Amino acid sequence: MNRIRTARLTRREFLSKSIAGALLVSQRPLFALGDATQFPFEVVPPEKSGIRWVHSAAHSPEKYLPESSGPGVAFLDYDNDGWMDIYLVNSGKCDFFTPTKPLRNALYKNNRDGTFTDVTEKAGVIGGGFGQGVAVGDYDGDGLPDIYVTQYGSSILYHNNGDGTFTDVTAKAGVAAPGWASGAVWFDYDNDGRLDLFVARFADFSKELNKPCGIHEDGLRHYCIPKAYSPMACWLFHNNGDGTFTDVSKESGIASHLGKAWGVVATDINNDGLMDLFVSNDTVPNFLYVNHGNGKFEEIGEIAGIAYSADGVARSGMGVDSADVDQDGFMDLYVANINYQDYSLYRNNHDETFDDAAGPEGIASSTYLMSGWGLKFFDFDNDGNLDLFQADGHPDDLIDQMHLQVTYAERPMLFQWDGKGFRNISGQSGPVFNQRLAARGLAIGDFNNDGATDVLIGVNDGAPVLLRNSAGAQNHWLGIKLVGTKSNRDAIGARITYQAQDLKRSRMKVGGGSYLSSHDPRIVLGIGKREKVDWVEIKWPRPSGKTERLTDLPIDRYITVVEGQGKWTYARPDPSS
Ligand SMILES: [Ca+2]
Ligand SMILES: [Ca+2]
Ligand SMILES: [Ca+2]
Ligand SMILES: [Ca+2]
Repeated sequence: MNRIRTARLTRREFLSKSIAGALLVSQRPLFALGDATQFPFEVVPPEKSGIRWVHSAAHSPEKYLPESSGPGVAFLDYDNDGWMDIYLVNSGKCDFFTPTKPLRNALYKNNRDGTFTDVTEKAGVIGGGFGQGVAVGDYDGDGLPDIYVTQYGSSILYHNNGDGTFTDVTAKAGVAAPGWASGAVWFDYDNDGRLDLFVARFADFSKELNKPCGIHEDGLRHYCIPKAYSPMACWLFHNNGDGTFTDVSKESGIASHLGKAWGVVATDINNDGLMDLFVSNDTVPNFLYVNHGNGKFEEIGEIAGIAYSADGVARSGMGVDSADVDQDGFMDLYVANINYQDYSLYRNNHDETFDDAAGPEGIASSTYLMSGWGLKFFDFDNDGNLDLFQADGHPDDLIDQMHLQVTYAERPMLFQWDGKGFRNISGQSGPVFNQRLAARGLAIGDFNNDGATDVLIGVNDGAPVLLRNSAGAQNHWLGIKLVGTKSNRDAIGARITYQAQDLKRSRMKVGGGSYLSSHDPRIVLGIGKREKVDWVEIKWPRPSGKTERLTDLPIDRYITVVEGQGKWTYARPDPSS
């Protein structure tokens, strides 16, 4: 969050630096072309969705940094009825903040008709500290998704009881992670079939450590850039299989590296069947933890070429994701940074190194002025190619008064893969992409089960924004829920390959990705106008590592595939009924 540099940049400097910015501006008149119904995403307003909850950032004159970083959001099916429910994280009481009115997180049950009902109190998932993010995973393999809420202070693990209620099991589980927890991800690093938990940690911070970082040219106190605070180590918790976890941060090598971590995605960068971690850091180099399979991770970010910008400068890494965007069989990486830093699309060179392809791919020129948080690769139009949706917003709520071009609230962006690179199609994609938001978390999920993946955006000190996708259902698709039996129940790390006539594609089910947020666990395979999926192959994660091939598949439906059964069934309960 390089606000001082931002603030000091003059208009002349800006103009000389920003050919890219000019291009961006020149695209803007393309907005509002065409008929509203043909746009791919449409806002579902609170009066339609019933989602009335609003995030409170607790913005104060003292400018405590955690006020600027939340909130995360999640799609999850907490009651297993086949319909995605929603979880939203709020601020709350901590050493620097005492709410004047009660604040709580929110769990919204999907009513299957486009509306949601607030069931938070009954479910017992109100939170209770200064919340940041959420990571959903079925850590005990009982078929019910559990919720981990990261907080500034101390985090919470809610175990899903299966009757609409949850129990706070943080103390028994041993995953409180005291400090400033930001992103978190469930993944099985040791391939024992149980989901372990990585928790990213931001800087060393407390009310006492809050620094006055000087008054800016506008005479006001702004949020400090994170350079003012000391880096800290992230946490790794090993799942013991009995409801408890062991803190293995030190022996795994995770804690040997100090950072200021925001985003995390669990992926496999070298195809060895061991899940690696890509972690974004703010003002210090990003991490790439390669999993060596003996319980140890090696941090190779610098050698891999993902730690710094092209000029060797540590940037402000925030949102991250991983996918095989160019379908060469190796997982690529993405990180969003702050304005003037460009975002990076790191294409995998197949040798544990990456090249930043953001420039040629059109990403860098579109993101030069932006600050990016929640983002996700997914195939929004179900043509078989992964696209990219990202939510943006500058962390400094006073930036508008000091800056000609950079604003606090920013437009979300949509990039479409055209076979060679990402094309910014935000300008042609409707009013959603002209709406400025102080966006932070972003989750993807198909809340109305039409096969078109929808988007939920968390807004700092505002109402969440639910976007319905109307593009995906215009093509054919097959949705798959994977259920691991030997491998981890959520099948994190599974690879799905599918063929539909001339179209062959491969997807990995990564752990996490985006920023402070958690996604619909189902994978939607787009096939464009083709009317048949010839086969789907699933390579399950270890310990089984088995490959199963399925044929005679339906289209435009969700199916369930249970590891080891060699067959598929219609998703039950049938979400389309
Ligand atoms: Ca549900
Ligand atoms: Ca569970
Ligand atoms: Ca494990
Ligand atoms: Ca949908």
